[in-house]
Amino acid sequence: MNEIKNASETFLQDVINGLTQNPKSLSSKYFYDAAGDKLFQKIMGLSEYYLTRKEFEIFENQHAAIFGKILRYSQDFNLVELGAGDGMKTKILLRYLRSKPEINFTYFPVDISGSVLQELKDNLESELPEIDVHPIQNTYRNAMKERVWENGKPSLILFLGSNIGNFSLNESKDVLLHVAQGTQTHDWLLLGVDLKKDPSIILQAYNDKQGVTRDFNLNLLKRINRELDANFDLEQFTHWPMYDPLTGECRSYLISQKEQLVTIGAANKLIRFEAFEPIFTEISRKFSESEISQLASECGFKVVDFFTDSENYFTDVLWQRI
Ligand code: AVI
Repeated sequence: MNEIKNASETFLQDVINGLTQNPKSLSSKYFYDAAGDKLFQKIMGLSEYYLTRKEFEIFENQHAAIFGKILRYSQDFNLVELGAGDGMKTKILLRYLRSKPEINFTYFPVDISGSVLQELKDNLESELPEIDVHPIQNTYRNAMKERVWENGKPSLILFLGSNIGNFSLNESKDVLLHVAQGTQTHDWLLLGVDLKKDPSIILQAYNDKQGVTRDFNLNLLKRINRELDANFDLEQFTHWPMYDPLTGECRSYLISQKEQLVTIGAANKLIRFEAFEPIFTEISRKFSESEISQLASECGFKVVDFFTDSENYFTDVLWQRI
């Protein structure tokens, strides 16, 4: 009960802080309620949203090459996944590892959502029952600080799906520094990163024709209405994604279509919007290979190999802790 109360108090606090700042902002971490999870599943199946498809392709075609590098060092390790979600892509890797009797590993999926972890555990128990699964409900940074898996064995950390792109550059460095601090020399990180490419391809991925990404963005206001007793009129806000090829930032906004007042009942607060005032809601950063190499060396890793799809849209880059 206390946990629920604290989570909703933090949500309220973050919403009020974000909407009383100039420019206004809301954190994309609040996209993922039950409706947001469903919309994100739908996004992953969209033709415009190439990221999931490309990472699948990399894992299907190159899992043996990826693990070849790692298994040469050790066949007994901890497999830790930050932001495991439904684990769909990871299952390709898990199936491969299970098919090799000489490999001994325990899977530690880390996610902030207890229900997502339970679903993943149930699913793996029925589909891959031989795998030893230890779910960890925590934030990435706290999980890397606590390292409940620590047992002297080497670790391979999976941080897939371009989740690193949803942080500002400073925050992403901070998360990767936590990974560095929570690993030993020679440990591994497999990082899924969306690459810089033709800007129109990137923009379409965040502005699909069916409007699923629009609904995903607007769902944040729906959630605030429901959980914080607010009265956002969803018809009066539009989804506005934009991509800057210089920084690699795809940023999403919600634009107020008119001057309006919105009540956040849970805080007894009125928020004033000017006509066409934006709320910044999400960053999805894209990187070049040289930026990824620079990030690796700034965070205490060396790049071992880039595994990319046939069109060079996406990479799973293998780093090793130095
Ligand atoms: C979860 N994350 C990597 C997605 C992305 O591409 O930034 C979230 C997303 N936002 C809009 N579409 C998908």
